[in-house]
Amino acid sequence: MIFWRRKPLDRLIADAEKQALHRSLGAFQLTMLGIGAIIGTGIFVLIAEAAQKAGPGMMLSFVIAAFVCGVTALCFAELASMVPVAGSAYTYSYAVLGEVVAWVIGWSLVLEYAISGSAVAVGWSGYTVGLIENLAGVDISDAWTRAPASGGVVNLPAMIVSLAVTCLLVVGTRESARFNAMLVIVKVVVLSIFVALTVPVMDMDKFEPFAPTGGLGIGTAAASIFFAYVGFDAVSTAAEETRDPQRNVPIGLIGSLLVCTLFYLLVAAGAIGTVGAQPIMGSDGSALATGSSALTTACREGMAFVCSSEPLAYVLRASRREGIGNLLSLAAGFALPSVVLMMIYGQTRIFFVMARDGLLPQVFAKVHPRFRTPHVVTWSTGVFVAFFAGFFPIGLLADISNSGTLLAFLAVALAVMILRVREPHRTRRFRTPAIWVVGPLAVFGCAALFLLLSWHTILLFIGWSTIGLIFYRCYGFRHSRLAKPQPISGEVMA
Ligand code: ALA
Repeated sequence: MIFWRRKPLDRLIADAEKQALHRSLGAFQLTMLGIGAIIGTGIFVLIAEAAQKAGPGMMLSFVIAAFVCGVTALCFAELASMVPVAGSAYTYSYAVLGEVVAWVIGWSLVLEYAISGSAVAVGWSGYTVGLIENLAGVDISDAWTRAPASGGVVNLPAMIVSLAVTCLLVVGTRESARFNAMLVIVKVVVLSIFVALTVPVMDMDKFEPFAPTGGLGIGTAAASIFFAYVGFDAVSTAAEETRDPQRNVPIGLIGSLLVCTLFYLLVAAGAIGTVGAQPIMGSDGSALATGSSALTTACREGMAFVCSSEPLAYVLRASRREGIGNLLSLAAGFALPSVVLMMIYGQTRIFFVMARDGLLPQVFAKVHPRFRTPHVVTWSTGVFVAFFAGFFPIGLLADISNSGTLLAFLAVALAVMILRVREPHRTRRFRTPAIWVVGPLAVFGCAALFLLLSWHTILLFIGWSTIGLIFYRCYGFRHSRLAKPQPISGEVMA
């Protein structure tokens, strides 16, 4: 069964041990790392889409998505503490589920990283354009700031920020830990200010009706708002650099998810209680689909929370706090490009590992002679990210990204359970607690959220996977390093 050839786990672990990292992170640093990676476009922008899908009931959607992420995170942490090497879900799948599954997962991770980079770039564009319009008192044409499905021609600012970030990555600019920590503080401070200004003056009548689109609306909003939690895997993958991982990794994971969930719920409550978050209904009494031309047209007739591309700033401006609204936009303008950078960076490293495994052309593993960065793969990724940022609406991008992420997470949860059976005595620096409860919950939760995505997202996902499998059959299957005789002490992974 050549399709199921696996990369030996021992070889992966031996490689990882060779590059053992200094164990310096404690529970607090891990929690901060997680919060920094998690907070982004989801809460700053997609909250409006969630409101269009579920109304005030989106608060439950946030809780459901957080629960699925929590159980998946615990599975992730076990594998990350065993196999702490680049490539995350792709690498684990290669060792446990075989090459063809690994390929599908690696291909899906393009959606998790590259497409979410596009989504965050679109989110940045919304806040930045809104800020410029507000400060300069001008009205920038939608034609150049929105995707065709959102009533424009092309989202130029989103393309520009994607390409600018790509340039930075090619010349090798890395965010320093201090810069990252500063951005975490900026995000937490602006969200805290938002909560402090809105929660105390909430009008409880605005929470009625709480679930205008019913349980299904809450479920579909959970599948979309899942995006707001993506990034917690950064904590799992830092397991190797953590002191006492058995204690600190779960604290970091669950801690950062809890802190973010609390923030998200407070921010959502503040927004709902201040301006209301009822969906715009069509003539048939159901909520208009997000990203549809009907919703774009309805939004042109009158601004509402669910229509805004900078919803948190909208809430503040609508409650006569223009200055603070602008400050929030400015903070989003600073913080979001770093999320785009993380996403493009993550994508290039996965492509890089796949190229080294022979599943992608070697040109992807080429390193720039002067900058010492993988420039071919970085530019290819950057152009891909910019294209999707320019021509697709944020809701669709986030949903497509979620489809790939959910599949990868599901594979990770399966891999943990399979390894527990196949290799029960292998050393695990972190063991998922109650694996036979947590594992199935993670698989079921990821599958349920995947199925709650819109049918066109699922179709796009199937199309993307089919293209991937054809490419694998024509290229990766033949060029895989596992298809060639293995060097005695040669490393599959350096
Ligand atoms: N969770 C990240 C965000 O919301 C991806 O931007």
